Amino acid sequence: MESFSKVAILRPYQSSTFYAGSMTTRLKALSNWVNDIAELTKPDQIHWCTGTSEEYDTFVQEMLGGGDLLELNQDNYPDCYLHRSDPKDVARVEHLTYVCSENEIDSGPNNNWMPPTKAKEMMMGFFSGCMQGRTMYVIPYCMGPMGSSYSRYGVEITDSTYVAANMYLMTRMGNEALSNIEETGSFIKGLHSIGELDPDRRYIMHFPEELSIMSYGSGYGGNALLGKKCHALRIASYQAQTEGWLAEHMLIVGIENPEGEIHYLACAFPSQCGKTNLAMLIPPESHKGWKVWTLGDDIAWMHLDNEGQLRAINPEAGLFGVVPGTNRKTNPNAYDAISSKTIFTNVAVTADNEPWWEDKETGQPVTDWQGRPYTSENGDAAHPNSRFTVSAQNNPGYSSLAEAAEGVPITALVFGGRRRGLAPLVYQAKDWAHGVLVGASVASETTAAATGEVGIVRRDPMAMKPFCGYNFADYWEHWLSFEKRSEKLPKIFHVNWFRRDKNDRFLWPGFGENLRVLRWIIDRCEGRVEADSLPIGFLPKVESIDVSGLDVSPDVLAQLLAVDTKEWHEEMLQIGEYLESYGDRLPERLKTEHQTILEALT
Ligand code: GTP
Ligand code: SPV
Ligand code: MN
Repeated sequence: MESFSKVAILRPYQSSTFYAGSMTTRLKALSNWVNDIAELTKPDQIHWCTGTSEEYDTFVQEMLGGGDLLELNQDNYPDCYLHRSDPKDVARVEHLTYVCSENEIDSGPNNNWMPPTKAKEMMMGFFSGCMQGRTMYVIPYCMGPMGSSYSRYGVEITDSTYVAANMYLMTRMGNEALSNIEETGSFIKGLHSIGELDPDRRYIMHFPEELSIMSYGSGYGGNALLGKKCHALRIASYQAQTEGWLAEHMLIVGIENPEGEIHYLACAFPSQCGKTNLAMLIPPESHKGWKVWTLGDDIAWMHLDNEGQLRAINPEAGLFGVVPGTNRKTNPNAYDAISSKTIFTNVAVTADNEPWWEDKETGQPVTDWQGRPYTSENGDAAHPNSRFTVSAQNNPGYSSLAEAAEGVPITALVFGGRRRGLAPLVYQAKDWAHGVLVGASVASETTAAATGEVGIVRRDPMAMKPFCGYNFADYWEHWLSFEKRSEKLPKIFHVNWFRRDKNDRFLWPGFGENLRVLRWIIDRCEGRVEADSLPIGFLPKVESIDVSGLDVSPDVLAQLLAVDTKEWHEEMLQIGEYLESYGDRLPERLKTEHQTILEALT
């Protein structure tokens, strides 16, 4: 393999004059920005990413040499590597993530805010000289199918080889993206440095009006792979509002019945609440002839086409998934996908140097995620937010339509949360505006995907609490506005896979068996099944959920579908208070929807 330092696109840093001479793009706006950042951060060299697999190999070799990656058992896990992050840098940091709109009210009560000038000044201080002794990577990337009019471009500048390697797996990055950026002249500017990985010098800053991002002090996924949550959700949600489309924290999945009819669903669940698993579902034994296609597992960009049909593309090209809980039974496609060409972050290791995690159901950990000898007193062997990064192409169920420029037509939108009580297995909103209220009312138990306490129920509207790049009140208004723009909008549903019995056990088997609930959803959209009309929405009749061959008794199914009017009344009062916290900007329509349901429950 060619040694890293000989790669032709490396440019030793000397002076600003040198940068001008070594320009690797004809787009002035880009070369000026790269030069300015190099002047500020003073890297030893600059590497313009080309996006070839040979280049990815050089990243891997570089990291193996420097100890940033460890080789896993190459016989059983070919091209699989382990990255151990700093133990204080293992998740998104919501309290350090800001949306710096010009006016505070535009970022909304849902975001942290700082005046943009102050935020930039502080960040420039952090970035000053921070890349000395390091390589600065310039990563041109495309979010969405290359060349699709729905796709958007970005350039991330980073001093982390791990980030560059992850961006190769997660986005369409390199020369083709660069050519398109030069063609269109437009791209999101993302500046990232791992800095000193000091939690006290760590901020993730967004400037939606300038279409730029600055992230300092973290190397973790959502904080550092700027194409993902920072660009494809926070900045894109803002762009989507101004341009009339939706950027959502949703998986996209295709469900094919034995007759060959395919329906596409887009589902928003909060972090660590089952998107990747649902997107990669394998039909259970009882469902011969059914097929499930993965389009995306985390983010959906959705547009109305000329016929008023909502269509979705997945802006990403890879999976950055939760490792614990993945096994041959729960998610066979993911289990398969991560047995080769995968970067594992913060998993444990077995005596055979294989990756190990909780509920893997094979092997034993000898070394924990921090590299310490594992003993059960240490707690978890793999970090609860340990992740795999793998190309979407590795998923045996990846849909060829994921590359389709026009995206796929969406039949149903599904919201969901992790609720041990209250929320039934599934219900349907009565119409679009009610569905927007259902989405705005989502609450879920917090998980290890973000730092902070786990298991606390919080409001997470549309699963976008950490990701909406502007005021939620305006965001709901934007959602409501679709009602007037199309007569064939998708139907809206809510699901809860996580309801528990009094012994704290999950009532519903979940995973592949969730297909049974998706079937009801599709049948409702096709007008093939009756439902009961309750104040909170349409509920399945007990006999309409097919539980044949499942260990779910009629009594358990009744518990799963139960709606306690008193509890729901209390919930609606709390939702009302939450909505009121958005003040004057809260859409009138949402208030009326809420009032109607509250009254029906009284
Ligand atoms: P992010 O990548 O953080 O956005 O998470 P995600 O929404 O993609 O969640 P994921 O599919 O990775 O699942 C998170 C956790 O929930 C894993 O530990 C899964 O094993 C578990 N899980 C997923 N689906 C189900 C389900 O249907 N039932 C139960 N009980 N657990 C589930
Ligand atoms: C999430 O937390 O929702 C994730 C992982 O998908 S991250 O990319 O870190 O945001
Ligand atoms: Mn996510």
